[in-house]
Amino acid sequence: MSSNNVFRVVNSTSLGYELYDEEKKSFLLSPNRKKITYHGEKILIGDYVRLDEQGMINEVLERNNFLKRPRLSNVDIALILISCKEPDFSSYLLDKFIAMIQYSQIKVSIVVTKADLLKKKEYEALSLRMQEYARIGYSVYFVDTHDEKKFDFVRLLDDIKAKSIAFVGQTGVGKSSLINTIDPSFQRRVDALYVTSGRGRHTTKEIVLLPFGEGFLFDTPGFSEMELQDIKSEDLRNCFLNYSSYIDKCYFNDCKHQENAKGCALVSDLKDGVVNSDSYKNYLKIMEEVKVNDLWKKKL
Ligand SMILES: Nc1nc2c(ncn2[C@@H]2O[C@H](COP(=O)(O)OP(=O)(O)OP(=O)(O)O)[C@@H](O)[C@H]2O)c(=O)[nH]1
Ligand SMILES: [Mg+2]
Ligand SMILES: [Zn+2]
Repeated sequence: MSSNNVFRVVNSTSLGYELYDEEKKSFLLSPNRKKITYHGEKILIGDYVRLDEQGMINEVLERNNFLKRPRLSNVDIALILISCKEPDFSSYLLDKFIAMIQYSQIKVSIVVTKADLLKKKEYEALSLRMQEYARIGYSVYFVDTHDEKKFDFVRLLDDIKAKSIAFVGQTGVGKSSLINTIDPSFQRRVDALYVTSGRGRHTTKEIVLLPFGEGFLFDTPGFSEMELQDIKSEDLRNCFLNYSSYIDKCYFNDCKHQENAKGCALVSDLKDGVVNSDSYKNYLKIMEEVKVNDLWKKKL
């Protein structure tokens, strides 16, 4: 047993929670007979727990952070995977994922997968677009998930060492493929994108936490559609790219950076080309979507 009796929840099975002992680097199964919760919520993959004498979980330790979708906790970096092709690259989808993760105050990095499918010109154009993300502070990596020698794989591997990394993204972008190339012994199931009614098939069906060196990797099921259910219109500026940095620059400190907002520094930076126009279009589109959540709040 680990000396401080603390284990990490790495999987949830019909027999109970699978736990990992970081000192011994070994796994154990804890039957789940007690109803242990964390502030009324169920245990999450990623939680740290203590066991009683019978080996049952009797305490969930304080969480550093957690995500509602995918449901997991204690993440150092969420890697958002977005493919160049199959499915096609979409900055709108990427910005929406970024908003979702930043809402939970988790650090985001961006992995652009399937770079091998791009022609040289296409690669150059997408690189240029991605430099916009790098300029405002995100780490961006292009990868061919099947080849650790190509593109930015080595830099990525270096940056995720000894941390808890969540692989998040649409179904079929290559989350499990990337994890397998990082360490082939994980043998995560990978499947060709199979499109029926435009939704795709989810190859990874549950969240698992994989011990990797001194850190961990979360493999997660992909999204087929995504709604930002908790974010209200007033929250969006704090979840979207670097838009929160305008808080002191706009005339009104609750400025939502709408097109006609009085004295909006962001809109003026947009005209000067300092703010990317494509990202701003995404912002307005997502803003329209999350307004539904404002109404919902009023009804309660
Ligand atoms: N050409 C190319 N194909 C890739 C790359 N990454 C993944 N694929 C292929 O894309 C398909 C889906 O890969 P997965 O790793 O299963 O995707 P996933 O994100 O784990 O999908 P879900 O588990 O459904 O969320 C497989 O056929 C992979 O071989 C890549 O970098 N280049
Ligand atoms: Mg998968
Ligand atoms: Zn503004």
